[in-house]
Amino acid sequence: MKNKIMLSILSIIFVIVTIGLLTNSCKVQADTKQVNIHFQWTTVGDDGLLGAASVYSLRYSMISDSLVNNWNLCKSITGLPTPAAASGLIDSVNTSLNLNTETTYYFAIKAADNVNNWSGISNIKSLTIADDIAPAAIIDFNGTIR
Ligand SMILES: [Ca+2]
Repeated sequence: MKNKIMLSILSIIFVIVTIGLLTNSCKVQADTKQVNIHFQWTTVGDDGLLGAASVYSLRYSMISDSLVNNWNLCKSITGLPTPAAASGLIDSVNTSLNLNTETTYYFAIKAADNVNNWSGISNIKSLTIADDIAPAAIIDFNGTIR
């Protein structure tokens, strides 16, 4: 009985730690700079390159492997367009994100057809957010002889 209770407690701790690690692997702290990003890609079809896809999922992470291994836990970008009416056309989206400066973020996109068959992950695009905002100028600089 004691062993069963101990095993249950250990199982619960394992699950909590695992969920924590998975969640952290895609964690994005978004708080330092509003960044406008234009994404663009060539559309794919409903079946491979035939027809038109139905929906996109565009996600990002500070860890590129997270996009490959934990896609559903990575942050999602909303406001994506409905895929163009045929493959081979260009789709795009402008988005505004609050991101940490001096940090590299990784972005990727997937497409699904009308019965929720999801494509593989696209190539991964990395963007490093520069800190290009200088301190404000000091406006009360003074000197006195003492
Ligand atoms: Ca299909």
